[in-house]
Amino acid sequence: MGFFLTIEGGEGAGKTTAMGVITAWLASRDIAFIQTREPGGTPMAEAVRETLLASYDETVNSTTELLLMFAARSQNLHQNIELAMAEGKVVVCDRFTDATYAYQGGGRGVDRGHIATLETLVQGERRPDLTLLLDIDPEAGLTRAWGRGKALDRIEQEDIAFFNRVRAEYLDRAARYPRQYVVIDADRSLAQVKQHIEAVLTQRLGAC
Ligand code: T5A
Repeated sequence: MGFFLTIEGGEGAGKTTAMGVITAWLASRDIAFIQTREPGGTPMAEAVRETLLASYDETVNSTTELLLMFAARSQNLHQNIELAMAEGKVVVCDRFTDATYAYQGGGRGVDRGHIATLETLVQGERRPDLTLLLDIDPEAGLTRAWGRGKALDRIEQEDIAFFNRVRAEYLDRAARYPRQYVVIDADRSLAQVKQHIEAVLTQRLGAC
């Protein structure tokens, strides 16, 4: 039936690093998987990602941003995720709809009911089987992200209050959906974070 695992968290929480830990764990056990990311994951969805993260000389309307997130998601879902799930693979996705609730809902204040409507339209019944939420204080995460020396994208340029709302929304969802979410304290050493992620994988996928 496949297994849908998503990685969530604020900026610089260590999602890319966690993806490496997860895919190495799966490969070492010969478990078939695909890895993907959102927004993105297919050529067309990656083009939407570029559009979303670029900066403009105009205000980006929050509904425009919301619709583009789901446009990219629809493409990735139908081109990658559903096919891999049908083949019985593990799908590891760097961000999914929980990011929309956190960033567009929590961060921008978009009506959660509108997000839920689009979620059903685009995904039907599909929801993550497991979400690893890498939780870190936004200031610490942003310091890490800045440390990579890359230019900040449009969303990374938001103020700290925005990222505090994003974090609060993630933690609220984790509390409301305890069967989906595992919260990982990401403000620890890489070795400790890796150990926690591997323990969760052993518990949830060890029988694969
Ligand atoms: N978005 C996305 C929405 O608004 N709505 C949506 O629906 C979706 C899907 C792009 C943006 O899109 C938004 C959210 C985002 O703003 P992204 O590229 O996935 O999404 O998000 P970013 O947060 O920008 O990803 P980053 O690459 O910046 O952060 P990561 O992947 O969380 O962090 P990572 O692994 O690159 O680590 C950052 C640095 O910290 C170090 C790493 O080596 C790296 O240098 N690090 C640690 N250092 C010390 N201790 C640890 N435990 C460490 N873990 C990592």
